[in-house]
Amino acid sequence: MNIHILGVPMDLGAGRRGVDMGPSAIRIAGVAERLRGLGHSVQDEGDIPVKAPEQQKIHNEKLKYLPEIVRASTLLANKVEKIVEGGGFPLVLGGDHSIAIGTIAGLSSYCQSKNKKLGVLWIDAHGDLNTHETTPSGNIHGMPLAVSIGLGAIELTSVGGDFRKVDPKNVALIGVRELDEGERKYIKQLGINVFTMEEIDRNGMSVIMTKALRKLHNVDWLHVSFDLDSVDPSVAPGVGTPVKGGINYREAHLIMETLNEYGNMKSMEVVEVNPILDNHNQSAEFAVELIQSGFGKKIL
Ligand SMILES: [Mn+2]
Repeated sequence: MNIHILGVPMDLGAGRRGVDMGPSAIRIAGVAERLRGLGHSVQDEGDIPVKAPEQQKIHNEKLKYLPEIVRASTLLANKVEKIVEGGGFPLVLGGDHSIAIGTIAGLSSYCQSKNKKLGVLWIDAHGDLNTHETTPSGNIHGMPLAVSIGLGAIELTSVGGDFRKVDPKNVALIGVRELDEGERKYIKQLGINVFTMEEIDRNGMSVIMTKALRKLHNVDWLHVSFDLDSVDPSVAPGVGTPVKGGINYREAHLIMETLNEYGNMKSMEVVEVNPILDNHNQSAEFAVELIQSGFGKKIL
């Protein structure tokens, strides 16, 4: 595969500082070398420039740092679209999860022009389905999935073009264990496929992955948006918003191994690595291990 790494040092969407250092931490953990070791061609495209919070003011408490997030997301969308037009596999490194707004906008523009159906596998402790009307915090990293299915502030939903980026029926969420009231309502109303931690506990990850991919079987382009906070903090403590009771070490690898075997994944982002909360880069190193499994590393 022809992998293009793209960093987005963004923490404006998060309530806590530090995930802007995620792309560096993942690079330092050796992502490019390890992917080359699996036989892939890897090109690092560097970082999308993002302004620091110190350079800005918050104008809207329900949409914190909106103008800069819109600006950076638009740049990211353009860059991602160019990568896929050239036949590359975009591997986007966050940054907080708000960057998915740009990644998915870029993929969706491409898919629309080629008449392809986009699907998204969203692996996360949270729903990321808030809007400016439902958000308890005003942090935009709690909104990217809502935005991608066309809900929320017009400034965000129109990044990359004023159209719905992905049909909610072509979205599956895995690892969810913390939802806000407004998010529960959207999930019920829109029929989004959600596989909670409870269902993973009851059925096992293998069954859940099979179910999730079956829901997405008719998409032409599968994007994987992997929030490292889906993993239990005992395995990955260095994440933006740790929530206990997450997926374990092997379950996380099994997600990636299944995706590799399934063979339909055409783009991936890994977000919310927070080196400030980490122990000796353990979480970024785990993220790189997972990326390796997604790109074909096998036990045997
Ligand atoms: Mn998230």
